[in-house]
Amino acid sequence: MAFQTYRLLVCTVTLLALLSLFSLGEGQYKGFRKFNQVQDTRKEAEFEEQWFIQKLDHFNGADSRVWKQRYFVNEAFYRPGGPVFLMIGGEGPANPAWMQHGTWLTYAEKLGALCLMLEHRFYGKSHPTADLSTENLHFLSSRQALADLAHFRTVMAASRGLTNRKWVAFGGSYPGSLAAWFRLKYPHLVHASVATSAPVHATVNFPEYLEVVWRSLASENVECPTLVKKASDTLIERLKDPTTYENITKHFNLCSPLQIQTEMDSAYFLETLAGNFMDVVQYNEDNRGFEGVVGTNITIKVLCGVMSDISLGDPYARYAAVARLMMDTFSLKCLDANFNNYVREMTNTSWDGPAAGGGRQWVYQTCSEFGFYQSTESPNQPFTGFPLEYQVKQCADFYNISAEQLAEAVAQTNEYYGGYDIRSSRIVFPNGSIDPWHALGITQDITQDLPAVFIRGTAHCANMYPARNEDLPQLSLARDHVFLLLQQWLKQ
Ligand SMILES: *[C@@H]1O[C@H](CO)[C@@H](O)[C@H](O)[C@H]1NC(C)=O
Ligand SMILES: *[C@@H]1O[C@H](CO)[C@@H](O)[C@H](O)[C@H]1NC(C)=O
Ligand SMILES: *[C@@H]1O[C@H](CO)[C@@H](O)[C@H](O)[C@H]1NC(C)=O
Ligand SMILES: *[C@@H]1O[C@H](CO)[C@@H](O)[C@H](O)[C@H]1NC(C)=O
Ligand SMILES: CC(=O)N[C@H]1CO[C@H](CO)[C@@H](O)[C@@H]1O
Repeated sequence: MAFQTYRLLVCTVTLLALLSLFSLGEGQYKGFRKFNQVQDTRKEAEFEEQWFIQKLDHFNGADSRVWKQRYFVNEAFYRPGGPVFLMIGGEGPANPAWMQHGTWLTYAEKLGALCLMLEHRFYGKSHPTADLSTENLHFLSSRQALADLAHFRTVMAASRGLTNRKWVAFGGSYPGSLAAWFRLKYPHLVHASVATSAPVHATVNFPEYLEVVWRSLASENVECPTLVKKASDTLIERLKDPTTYENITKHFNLCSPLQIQTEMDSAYFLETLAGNFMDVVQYNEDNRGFEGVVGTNITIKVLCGVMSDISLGDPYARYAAVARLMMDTFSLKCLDANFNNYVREMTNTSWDGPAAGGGRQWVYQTCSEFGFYQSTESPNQPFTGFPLEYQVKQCADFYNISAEQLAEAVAQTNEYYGGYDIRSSRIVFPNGSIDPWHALGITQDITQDLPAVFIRGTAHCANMYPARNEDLPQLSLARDHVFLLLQQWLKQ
């Protein structure tokens, strides 16, 4: 069972945690870090999946190839004359749980909205091509995805008599960016957007991510990130001495004896271990339980508790204890930290392949559009050993995309969408202070019509999950704030 090291931006309909709901069999999503153990099928099939005939290439009128894109409908709240809410799918299967739960439905109920959710091309069951060859992945891009949304919006509106209704786009994380860009590029089709935790600025190097991880751990316990750093430094020292590998293999419960032949091998191992902390920080104490996610009780508090527990030995031993805790939580027998296995999985182009759950597709999008590499280049963060070159080289290894091509692609993404300098109206950008992604988001009002909603103390996409009694008051306020904006905008 290999862990993935890329960090998805999921939170909305795409939660990797639900991959098992749709997986074609054991192992399909094994590339996904630990959430793949979910066995929850409660929500399955409650909302019937439907299919939309979509164009393969929106930017070539001479190409008439089509494919079937999956979508879901919830008409329960619709009142004639009401708006249409469109939840945008992202880099994983569209999860029908969102048709029953989530803040957007609370808004829909109050506003009498029809609710639709469209799965993103190349994820889940929306397969535009026969396989995931690099050549076929050329049809995977945010621009094609936005054009899918535009075509879907246009055809659905015509067939259901909704052309004069006001359409509102919702999304969190990468789909949050899509929600903002949908309004930006197709203002005649979408009246307003809620772009939660949206990284609108593309960047090859994203060292700020791990800086936020430091601060988020420190906000629990000032010693915590220092202890993590000590542990990570000790591990780096030991990796210099191959006689320690047998012990390291045991401590971290590796599936096969540790072998470090290249920098890529050690970087992969170190990034995999750091990932335990990155994931927990990104999703700290959120309410994804409704989606059937396991491990939501592993919080920053829990990890820092282990890191401070002197009965477990030195910081290195506690770091190993964190790794084992994560394996136990997600029922992994051992940790596969072998880079060659990872390459083999990521280059498998079959829809039944081990990275077809989204890993191969999403990393392609980072290599061809966004970058977002969470490198250890900053001194103000706890980890060592996975530099930018390691992540950039994966683009060459997996898709034959060079460092120069990557840099150019990322620059072009910002040129096309405007990055932080997005010019539009009626888009709200909620951001959570402990979510590492807020560093690439809109965190201050751009104009009165492009407001940010800052939520102190919450993680990725918190405002989208169903409300709970224990929610922070500022989280409830943020939800209300977004509602008031929608109410106001729908009158315009
Ligand atoms: C491996 O661990 C054992 C006991 O935990 C210790 O005695 C030994 O010195 C370690 N070996 C190396 C090479 O560090
Ligand atoms: C988290 O919850 C699971 C199942 O509910 C439980 O087995 C586990 O001990 C809990 N872990 C922690 C650290 O609280
Ligand atoms: C890709 O994955 C599938 C499903 O696991 C497997 O049957 C196939 O052999 C793999 N292909 C390659 C080239 O490894
Ligand atoms: C990789 O890309 C280079 C330049 O873009 C090209 O010349 C080369 O043929 C490609 N290699 C493969 C294996 O596709
Ligand atoms: C952490 C962060 O950058 N938060 C910002 C989110 O948005 C608000 C505006 O509502 C800013 O004041 C915060 O600085």
